[in-house]
Amino acid sequence: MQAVRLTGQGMAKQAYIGLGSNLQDPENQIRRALLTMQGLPGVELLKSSSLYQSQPMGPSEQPDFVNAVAKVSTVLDPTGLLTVLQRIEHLHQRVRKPQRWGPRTLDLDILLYEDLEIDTKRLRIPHPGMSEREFVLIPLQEIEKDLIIPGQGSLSEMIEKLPCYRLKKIATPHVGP
Ligand code: A4P
Ligand code: MG
Repeated sequence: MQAVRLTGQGMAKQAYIGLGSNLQDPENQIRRALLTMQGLPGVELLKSSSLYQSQPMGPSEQPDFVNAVAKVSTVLDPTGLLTVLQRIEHLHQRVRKPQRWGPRTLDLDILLYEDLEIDTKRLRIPHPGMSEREFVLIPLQEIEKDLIIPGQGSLSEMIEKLPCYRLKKIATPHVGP
């Protein structure tokens, strides 16, 4: 496994993580993942959104999703952060299948990392597609009202452009905004 790299000492950076689950008690998967993130060396969980339920984007023969967004402060660089998030997915018995957008116990995506724009084979930030995903934008706005998404514009304008909201808030935040 790739080594976790640290940014310069004392240089904590802010990042936003999207959490999603639609298998094996999704609400519990999200709560456990948030608890794990709280205990990660090099990562501080600053805020987390309410939990939201929505119909699957992509193949419809799968259970509804539960989603949330978390804000963290971290001394890990973006690839280091991705590595630890993938370890958490692995702890949640995430099995990667070839089907695109298929069901999963836990998906942890880096949505934003400071104002960086990254486009490498392993990592794309801002997370591609986030601008059309209400299950990302609405919980993100709940914890950060006035965000500018690098290369894309203001979060509230993106939300205004969404065709409609079909999200249902199902639980309050784990770490309050
Ligand atoms: N990767 C690149 N950029 C990133 C990033 N910013 N954060 C790479 C995390 N990973 C990133 O990811 C595949 C590879 O993407 C990783 O190895 C990493 O190097 P994955 O988690 O194995 O695959 P995935 O999540 O199935 O792929 P994909 O296309 O990213 O799926 P999405 O876009 O996350 O969509 N419907 C609802 N309602 N709610 C959902 O949460 N989620 C999905 C999955 C489909 N439908 C949904 C939801
Ligand atoms: Mg993913």
